[in-house]
Amino acid sequence: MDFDLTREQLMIRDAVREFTEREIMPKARHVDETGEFPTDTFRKMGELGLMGIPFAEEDGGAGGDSVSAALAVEEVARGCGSTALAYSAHMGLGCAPIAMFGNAEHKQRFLKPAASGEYMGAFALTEPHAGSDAGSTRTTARLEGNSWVINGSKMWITNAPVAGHIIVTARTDSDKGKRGISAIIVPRATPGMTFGKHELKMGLRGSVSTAIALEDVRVPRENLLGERGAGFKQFLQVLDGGRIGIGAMAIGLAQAAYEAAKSYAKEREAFGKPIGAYESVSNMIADMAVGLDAARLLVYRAAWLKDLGRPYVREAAIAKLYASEIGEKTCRDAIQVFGGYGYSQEFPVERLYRDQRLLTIGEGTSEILRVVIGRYDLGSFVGN
Ligand code: COS
Repeated sequence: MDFDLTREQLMIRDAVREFTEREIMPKARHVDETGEFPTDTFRKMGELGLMGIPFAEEDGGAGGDSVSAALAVEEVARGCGSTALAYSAHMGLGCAPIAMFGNAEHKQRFLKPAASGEYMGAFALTEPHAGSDAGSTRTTARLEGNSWVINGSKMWITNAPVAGHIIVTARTDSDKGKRGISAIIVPRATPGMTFGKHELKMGLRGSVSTAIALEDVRVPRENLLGERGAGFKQFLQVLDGGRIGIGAMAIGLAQAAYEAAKSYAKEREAFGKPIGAYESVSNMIADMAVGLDAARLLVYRAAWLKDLGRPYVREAAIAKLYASEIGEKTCRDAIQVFGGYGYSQEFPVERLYRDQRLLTIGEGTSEILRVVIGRYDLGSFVGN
């Protein structure tokens, strides 16, 4: 057994850590307060080759692995949750489906510019009436000559208005249930595709998540990703990978909360000594450390299994479930350590808590993840 990261993984982690501390952390408060999408940050990340870490070099990526991608998301999240969500969704949802199911032309036309950082990618799955029950998609795509004509609406689509392409799931065969859903690549500025307002959210305010309206959106027949009707299984596989990214994000936010709480516990005095000298506080710090350690091991294990090409559906669900729930508790306890100051915007822990709150919801709620794990362990589930 080997718990060490490889030389390449360490290099990527350290490069992202250095970039985050220099470029991302100083802007995090501004991004949260204004809701401004950090375009400039992503341009620089593209120049450093960080926008397509796990994809092949010929497809515009860095030829790295899933562990490296998770490390990168974790480091970015330690600096800014909004930036990390946009980044994780770009790689895990906007690019990964093309790497997994696209043909050579899709990779050349769409994966290459996205993975090399020319533009962001997005994945439009969720609808106003279809979140956890994503198989009940109502958006339709019909073939007219050599074009798909797409109609419907999507909701909560991360990166939508800033994306160069959006992978849209739609019902291509109305009578085939889950086997009648397909994924189609829609390029930026395709007529008929419009975006809703930048949603006002509790946290992650600089990550743009909007609704999308699709009215007779026409794209070439060749933009179908993989087999017609394979969309449902495709997106479950995509979400399995995405869950590793969200788990990594949870660790990064929790790490930032833990570091802030630790230094405050050493500095702040009450009744004549630093508050960290009281067991009630040092126990909270110790529990944060335990949770972080366990979450890290689970997230890295899921990414490692993915890299080895071994099954990881259950392990990705366990990692995301545990990391997001313990991450939320860690951020909550960090506010407790700070007391009244923790509740104020003067210190970053209240932002970390608000940002962390999404992570038990997006890319599979805790409840759905328990369904996945339960089905798996009770023997009624077949995944990758
Ligand atoms: N990978 C590959 N195939 C999978 C899979 C996975 N992870 N999970 C299920 N499948 C397959 C099943 O084996 C089944 O195949 P067959 O039809 O050949 O037997 C098929 O997909 C349908 O599976 P199932 O009937 O179990 O689907 P359900 O509708 O009951 O849903 C869950 C299963 C709950 C796991 C799924 O709907 C889910 O993950 N929902 C959450 C969606 C989500 O995360 N939304 C947030 C999006 S944020 S971008």
